[in-house]
Amino acid sequence: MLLTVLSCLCSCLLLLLLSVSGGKLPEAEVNIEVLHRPFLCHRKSKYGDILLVHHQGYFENGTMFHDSRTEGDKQAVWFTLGIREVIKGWDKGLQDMCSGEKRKLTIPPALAYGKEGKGKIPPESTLTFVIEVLEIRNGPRSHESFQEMDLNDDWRLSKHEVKVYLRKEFERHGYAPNDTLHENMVEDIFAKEDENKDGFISSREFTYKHDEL
Ligand SMILES: [Ca+2]
Ligand SMILES: [Ca+2]
Repeated sequence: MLLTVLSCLCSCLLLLLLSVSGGKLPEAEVNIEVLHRPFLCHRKSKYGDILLVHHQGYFENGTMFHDSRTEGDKQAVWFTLGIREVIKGWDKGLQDMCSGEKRKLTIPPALAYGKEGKGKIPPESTLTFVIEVLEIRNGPRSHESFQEMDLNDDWRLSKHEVKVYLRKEFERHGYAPNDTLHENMVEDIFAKEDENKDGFISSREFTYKHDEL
């Protein structure tokens, strides 16, 4: 049980820390229509931010298949932008948004649920979403998170700094620190993130937006 929880926690942490690697996307674009943009915009959403959104989803024929305001717990949902927590079409189509902005995204199947479909979404469905961003917060990939992890302020993360961060995160979630586990996670993280293999994750490597995202 504990192992399951730990491995889940690990994968969650890894998901937070790592960008998702994978094959190249087919050429597919999201059509973005801005329905409302507030006059005041203090910051714009970017890769790694956490967004709070309400959304309605429609099939190509105009039938609504989901409305977060009326279905389930009727709450707006939080997700992290750019880490494939949501469909690729959202990751692509919800960048550079202001808090209070509303967009209509038309998303081809390749950037939504693809050939298989999912639940009530049939295979090969082009989907339209009307999405309103209610709030934008700094996510784990933010500049602020980097600064918090960079203990000696040299603008790069050493293995030690990442390990200290993992240990802190484990403790914050109520788990005992586990040096061996942390070291393995650090090795995994560096294998993927330290692109120039100099033994440090630079701020550019940390915030780098991969092509496929
Ligand atoms: Ca450092
Ligand atoms: Ca590096």
